[in-house]
Amino acid sequence: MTTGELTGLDQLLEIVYGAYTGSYEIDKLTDKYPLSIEEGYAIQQKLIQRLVERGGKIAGKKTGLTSKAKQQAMGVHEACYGYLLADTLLEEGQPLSLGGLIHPRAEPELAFVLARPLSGPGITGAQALAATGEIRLALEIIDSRYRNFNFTLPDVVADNCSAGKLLLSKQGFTPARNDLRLMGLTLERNGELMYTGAGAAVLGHPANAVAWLANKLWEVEGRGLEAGEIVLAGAFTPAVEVKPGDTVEATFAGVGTLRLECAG
Ligand code: OOG
Ligand code: MG
Repeated sequence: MTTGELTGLDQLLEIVYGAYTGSYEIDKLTDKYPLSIEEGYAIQQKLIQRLVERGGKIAGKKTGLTSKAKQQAMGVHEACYGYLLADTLLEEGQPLSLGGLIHPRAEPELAFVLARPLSGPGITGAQALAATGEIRLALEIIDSRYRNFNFTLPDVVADNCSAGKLLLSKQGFTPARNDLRLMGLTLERNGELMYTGAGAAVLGHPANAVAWLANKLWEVEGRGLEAGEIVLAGAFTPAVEVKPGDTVEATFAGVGTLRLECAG
């Protein structure tokens, strides 16, 4: 990579960092600068490094766009990953303050907590499941820094895959207890059914998203996932917009309901 290109990526980092930390909308980067997926990840890595330098702690990683429903909704044809920061995690029962979010949307997911390290290449879903200690129910609150959630894959990668906040269930369940592929799901907002889904929507089985991440992380960063990391496997359904006063409930068949209350 030439010095000229590096300067270019650093300028784009400044644009994304400003919007990410200042919670304001920007036009997608690729409107003006052609970017590859690799360059998107290079910007993301610099963004995360900055967030860590200012005190951020990494709690795990997220995958995104792992379902056809989400890919079609966002006009993208491949999955992506990003980083989960500890100060974005919410505990069950803790209301979500929407202040500081641009245009938040909630989506139902499973979060895998790794009991053992998992390093690509060539990791399968079965291996990912075997490395998992427990699974928590999750509602991810995504918040793209791009105007109208309008982006291409390199843009969304640079923006840490639209990471916003993450609500996790207190209780976890063990992977063996359920067939995650056939786990049905309903997503309700203020008592109205918005979407239905099943685990198979996520790359055929949610554990495949964890395997995809292990392999992609190896390819992009040359490293593996660590024991104790939370890995968010990606939404079963499209996301729903949330406003102050809204309640979102995700019910996962055989496991339970996770409820998100949105404060002002
Ligand atoms: C990108 C993030 C997608 C998921 O679970 O599919 C994502 C977006 O839709 O803005 O987190
Ligand atoms: Mg998500």
